[in-house]
Amino acid sequence: MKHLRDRTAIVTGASRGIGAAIAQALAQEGVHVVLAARSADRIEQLADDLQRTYAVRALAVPTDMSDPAQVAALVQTAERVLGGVDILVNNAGLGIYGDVVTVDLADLRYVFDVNFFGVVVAMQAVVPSMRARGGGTIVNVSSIVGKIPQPQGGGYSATKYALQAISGAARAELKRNHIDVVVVCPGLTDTEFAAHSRISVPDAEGVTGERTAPLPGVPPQKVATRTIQAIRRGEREVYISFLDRLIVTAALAFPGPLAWGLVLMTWIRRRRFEQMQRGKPLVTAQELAVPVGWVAGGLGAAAFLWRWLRRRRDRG
Ligand code: NJP
Repeated sequence: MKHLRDRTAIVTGASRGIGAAIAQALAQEGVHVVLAARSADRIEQLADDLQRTYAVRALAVPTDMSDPAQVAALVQTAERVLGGVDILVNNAGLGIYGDVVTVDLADLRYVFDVNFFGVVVAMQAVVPSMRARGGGTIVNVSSIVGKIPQPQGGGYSATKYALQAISGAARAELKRNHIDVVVVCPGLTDTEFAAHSRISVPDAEGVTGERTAPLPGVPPQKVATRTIQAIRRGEREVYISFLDRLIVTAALAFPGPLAWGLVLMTWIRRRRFEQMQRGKPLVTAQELAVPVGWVAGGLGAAAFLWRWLRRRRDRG
């Protein structure tokens, strides 16, 4: 879709983070936008700002993406008010923290309802309108963990693997209708994502979110800029940074080291969680003593050997 001006778009999860950044980037290109999320006040405020700043039509439609009836109503409203939909950005989503064997199934189903079924319902609702207009673009925001399983986030990862699969199939099926399906795979991004993730761990009622991201991520605006570029070019799959692409490519090429890397990641994530839950340190002094002892002993032995070899050489 080369020309974006005066096109129409729905952006889900537009109340903050990546969705808000994509909505703004689209409006900046002259696209009329429908903003969906549960936080009515936030999307109404953003719609006002976008209308005023970019002279586009912007409409806030409070929507819970876990409810198929609300998703269908969102698409109907967008079509009625804007006359049709050219671009659908399925961005709304949330994470879930918990081991596979103890994760609460109701929690897991809810995350699937938002991250996966909400997307499928939105695609089904919007495609007739796109067909009638001669084409369109569907953007599904997935993740690099839709390519590599995430320990203690297996449920979240599964929703993104599923999204990846359904997007690939839809891309092939919708080709003849000139509808592009773009999958965006962000890595760590600076948003409130971690704070809003669901915690599904027995006896951890007090802990409501894996509050902070483990490392700083890229700004959501970077994801938005790359997404706009991908819509224009009709790309299939988009990574945001070279490092994300490298991690995924290396992980898929070397499954053995990946498996060990995931074991290490499991340990680190579990420890971070315990740290948040009970104020336990990431590593205790006792646990550090053994590896530090081995390293110190090894260095001492190497120094001794080095000096002994040098003395022998000097003598001989
Ligand atoms: O997260 P956050 P991001 N119905 O929490 C909405 C993926 N991703 O921007 O309803 C409707 O700031 C929520 O709105 P509200 C991630 O999987 C991220 O980072 O008002 N909307 C808010 O607008 C997700 O698909 C990272 O609470 C619902 C938005 O979703 C996408 O990027 C890494 C909803 C979430 O904003 C955007 O996430 C990665 C519902 N039931 C993939 N539930 C990352 N940040 O590091 C939530 O690989 N929303």
